[in-house]
Amino acid sequence: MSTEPAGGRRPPWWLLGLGATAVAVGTAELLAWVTGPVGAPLTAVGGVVVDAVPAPVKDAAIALFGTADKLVLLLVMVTGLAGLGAGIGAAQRANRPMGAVLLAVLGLLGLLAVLSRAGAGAVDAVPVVAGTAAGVAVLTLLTRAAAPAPDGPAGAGRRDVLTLAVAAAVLGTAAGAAGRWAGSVAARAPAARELLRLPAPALRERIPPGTDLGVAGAEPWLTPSGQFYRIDTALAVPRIDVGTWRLRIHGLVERELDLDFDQLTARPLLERAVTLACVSNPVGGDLAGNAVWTGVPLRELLAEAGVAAEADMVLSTSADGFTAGTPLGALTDPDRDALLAVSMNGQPLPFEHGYPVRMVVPGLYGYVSATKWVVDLEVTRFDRAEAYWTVRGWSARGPVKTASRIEVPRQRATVAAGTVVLAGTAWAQHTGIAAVQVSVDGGPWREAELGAVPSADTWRQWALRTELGPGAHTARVRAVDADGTVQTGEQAPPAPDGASGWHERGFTVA
Ligand SMILES: Nc1nc2c(c(=O)[nH]1)N[C@H]1C(S)=C(S)[C@@H](COP(=O)(O)O)O[C@H]1N2
Ligand SMILES: [Mo]
Repeated sequence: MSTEPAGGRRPPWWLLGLGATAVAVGTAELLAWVTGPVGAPLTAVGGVVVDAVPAPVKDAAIALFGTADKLVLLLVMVTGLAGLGAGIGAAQRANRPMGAVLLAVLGLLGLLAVLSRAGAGAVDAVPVVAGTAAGVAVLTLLTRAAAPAPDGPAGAGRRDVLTLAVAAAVLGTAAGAAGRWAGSVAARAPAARELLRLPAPALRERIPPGTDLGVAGAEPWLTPSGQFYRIDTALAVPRIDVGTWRLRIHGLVERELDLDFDQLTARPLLERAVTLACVSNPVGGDLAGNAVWTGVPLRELLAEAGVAAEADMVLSTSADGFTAGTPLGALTDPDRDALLAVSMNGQPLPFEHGYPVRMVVPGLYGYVSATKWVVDLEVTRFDRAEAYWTVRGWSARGPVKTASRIEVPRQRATVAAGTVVLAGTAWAQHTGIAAVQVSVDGGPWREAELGAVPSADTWRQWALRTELGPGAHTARVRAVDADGTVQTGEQAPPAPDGASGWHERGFTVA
C-alpha cells in the first residue's frame, strides 16, 4: 500500500486549499441570503476596507474606477481569497493541520468583520461560522483522500483528488455567486418599492421652459435617475423594508420624534429640483447630478422636535452606519428647502440613491448632507460629534464651491470649421449662476448664453457659438455667481473641501 496517491505524484495541494476556501466563503455567502445581508463576509470585509482607506486612496480609487470602484474591490477581494486559499493548501501540505488552522483564523477575521458592521446581531455570525466549519471539513476530507495515513484505508487516486478539489472550488464559487445574487434581488424590499404609492406633493416645482439649450452631446439639465452618479461606502446597497423603516429625531430637542414612513409622508410634501455634487469631483468631473426630489422639509420636523439654542449640527445616520454632520442653520433656514426626500424624478427613491428616505440639502456637498437610507437624526454640536468623512480628514463643513465645465466639444475632439458650439454646465447651488464666461485660445472672456432655471439650487446650462479657423484650439470656462463673485482660477485638489480651478478643453478644428 502506498502513502502517495496512485501514480506516485504529489496531489495539487494549492487546489485543495482553494477548493476548501471556496466552500467556506461560498457557504457563508449563501447562508447570508437567508440570515440577512449583514452576515455576508465579503460585504463585511469590504466594508471594513472601505472604512479604513485614507482619503487620498479613496480619491485615487474614484478617479481610476469611478462608480465601478465597488466591483473592483470585490474582484480584488476574490483574487486575494484565491491566493490565500492556495496558501492554505500549501500550509496543509507542509504541516498538517496547519492549513485547517489558517482557514479557521481566516473565518475568525471574517466573523470579527461581520460583527463590527452596523446592525450586526447574533444571527449574522451564523453564515461565517457554518461556512468556516464546512471549509475545514472539506479540507480535512481532501487531505485524507490525497495522503492517507500509512495504516489507514487507501487514498484516492491523483485524478480523483483533483476532481474533488475542482468540484469543491466550483461548487463553492457557484454557491457564493448565487448567494450574492439572491441577496441582492430576492429581498422583500423590491416588491414593496414597486407597490409604494406616494401622496402627491402639496407644492410642485415649476420648471420653466428652456432649461435645456439642446446642444448635442451636452449633459441633460435633468439627470435621469439611472444615469445619476452614485457615491457611497455601501458594498451591498441597503434594501430596507419600508414597512419597518423608522426615523428617530433626538439629541438637543424638547420632544423626541419617532416616525414611521406613513407618519412621515402624511405631512405636506414639497417638490424641488436640486443639484447634488460630490466633494470628490475633480475640476471638469461628472460627480454631480440634477434631479427633482419630493420630501418633507427638515425645518418643519426640527421645529416639531424643538431644537435647543446651543445646537449647531445635525448628525444623520444611515441604516449601514454612515454619518454626515450638517450645519443646523442650513436645515432650519426658511429660505432653503432641505428635504427628507422620498422620491427622485417622480418615483420612489432608487435603492442606490437612498430608498426609502434620504436627505437632500441645497448648497452642501453630499458627504456633509445627503445621507441615504437615513434612520436617525441627532441634534448636536460640531464640538461634540464628528461624522464619517470628518474623522477621515475631510472638512467638517462642506459648502459647494462654484464650478463650471465644458462638455462640448469633447477633449481632443475634431470639429468642423465654421461656427463651433461650446457648451456645458455650471453650478453654485443655493447662490445661483449669474453668468458663464468662456475664453478661447487665451483671448478675452466672452459671455455665454444661459439656460433657464427654476431656482438658485440647480445647475445651469451654458452655450457659446463662435467662429474658429482650422487648427488646434483651447477653451476655458469660469462662472460668476449671483453674488457677483467670479469662480476662482486657483487650483485645489478635492481634499479636504472640494476642488477648484477653471476647466479647460483642447480640440481641433478641421
Ligand atoms: N448612507 C450613505 N449616504 C451617503 C453616502 C454614503 O456613503 N452613505 N455618501 C454621500 C456622498 S459622499 C455623496 S456625494 C452623496 C451621493 O449621493 P448619490 O449616490 O445619490 O449621488 O451621498 C451621500 N450620502
Ligand atoms: Mo461625495
